[in-house]
Amino acid sequence: MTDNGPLYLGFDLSTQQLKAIVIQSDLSIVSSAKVDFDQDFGAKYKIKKGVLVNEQEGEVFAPVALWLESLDLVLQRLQEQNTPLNCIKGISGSCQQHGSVYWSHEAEQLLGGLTADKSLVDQLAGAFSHPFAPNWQDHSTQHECDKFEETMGTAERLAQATGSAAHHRFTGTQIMRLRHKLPQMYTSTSRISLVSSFLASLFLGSIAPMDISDVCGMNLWDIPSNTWSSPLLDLASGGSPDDLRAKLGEVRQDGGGSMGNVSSYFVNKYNFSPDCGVAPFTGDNPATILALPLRPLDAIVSLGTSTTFLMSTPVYKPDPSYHFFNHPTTPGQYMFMLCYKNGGLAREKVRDVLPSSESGDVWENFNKHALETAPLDVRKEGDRAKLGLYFYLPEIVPNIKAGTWRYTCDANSGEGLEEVKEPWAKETDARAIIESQALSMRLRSQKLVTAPREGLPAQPGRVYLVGGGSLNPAITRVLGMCWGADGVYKLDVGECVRVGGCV
Ligand code: XUL
Repeated sequence: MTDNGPLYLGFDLSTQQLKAIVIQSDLSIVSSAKVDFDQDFGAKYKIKKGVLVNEQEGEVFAPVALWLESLDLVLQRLQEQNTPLNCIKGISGSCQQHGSVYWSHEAEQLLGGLTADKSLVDQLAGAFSHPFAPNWQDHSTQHECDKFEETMGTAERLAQATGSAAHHRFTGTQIMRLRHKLPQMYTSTSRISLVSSFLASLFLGSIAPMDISDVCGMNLWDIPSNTWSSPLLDLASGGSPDDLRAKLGEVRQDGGGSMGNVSSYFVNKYNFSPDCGVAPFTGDNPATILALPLRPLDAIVSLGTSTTFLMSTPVYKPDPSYHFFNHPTTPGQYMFMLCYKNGGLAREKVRDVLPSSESGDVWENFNKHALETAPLDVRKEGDRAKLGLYFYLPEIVPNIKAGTWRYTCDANSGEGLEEVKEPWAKETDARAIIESQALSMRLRSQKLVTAPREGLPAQPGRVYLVGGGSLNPAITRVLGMCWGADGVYKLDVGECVRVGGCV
């Protein structure tokens, strides 16, 4: 199974699953295991697709205890496969971005005193001031977003400082809202972690610093000055910026190296070597960027629960309609990102209203119509072009309420846009949703890419597809047609993010 060389363990703590992968230095996979939150713990935690929802307030959140139980379970599953956990030299991970975990004043002591005879969830019951972590799909913070932009003057100025305009899911606005809603909880919070630094903390046995890339998903980190933004800390903390700065802690500047050795809990319980190091954990999107040495103009598109479009670039060109993050490992390099909530789940909604096929393949009908429908459903001269927008959840870019909209326009000139009140045939939506998702990515990334020749709109270079949706040939074909890129490649690393987490 292994060449007896060192092994590396990478985690992916995403919205719906916790996955673990063990690789060798040549990136070959030794073993892997996963916990599916709904399948393994759905009944116990009453979650759906990994989260709980409070529709009335737009809150979306996950129980922290669920993640603790999942970590023990995924390690147990690796052990059951006889994975030589004692040969693991380093651990790292990639985690859903923006979520925050609130530690109590007892946290450090409890983390440092874990014993192998009990579970994480039992021993850390008193380590949190809040049982839930807000999730990136949360959209409860419009008021706080307005305040963030007001504090900096404009959305442009906020983006210039923090890499992004204000976003519902960004951690600073979430912290500000929770401080208002649960003042007692905020006071009894000693430290706040991102999901990535939370998972790293469990392995370290003490609270880990946030990493230099994931910290840019908070609207609190001033990227050009490389420090917490004082006016934004002041706003989010209600006038006690030093207290919030202490809760957030120092940010680790070095994306590589070891932050310390794995805690004795993992040594005694799972037979890890006491010399095994814990490297910084980061967000799932920065980790995806690490999975591939991207060339200028190349993009990675991750077709997961969310859809993200990622590029690596040395130019810091922030704009309110997209995100800039520090590159996770290379100082002076940045990650450009577009993020859509209505990615995979929205395509599933369109799929689910189509009749199911006899073969049992849930995508068969959707794929058939996506491929058989003509581009923009223009079959003959004179047909009007069809364009649809499918935002079943309130969208991030554009910041718009939930809804579906359908339009037609003149197919040759693009003029005469008209909203269609009566939905067209549901079969047409299969192609229209992929087209509109692809065109949005092409349009919004155009400042960073170039036009292949005069008169044509800008397009990315090569596009590498990863994530669950990349396994669907109809989706990838239609996306490719709309991007007009130099080539669209499916990355044959189903494990892309976790490999990114390992390296
Ligand atoms: C990125 C974002 C999502 C999550 C998904 O800004 O919100 O891609 O990271 O896990």
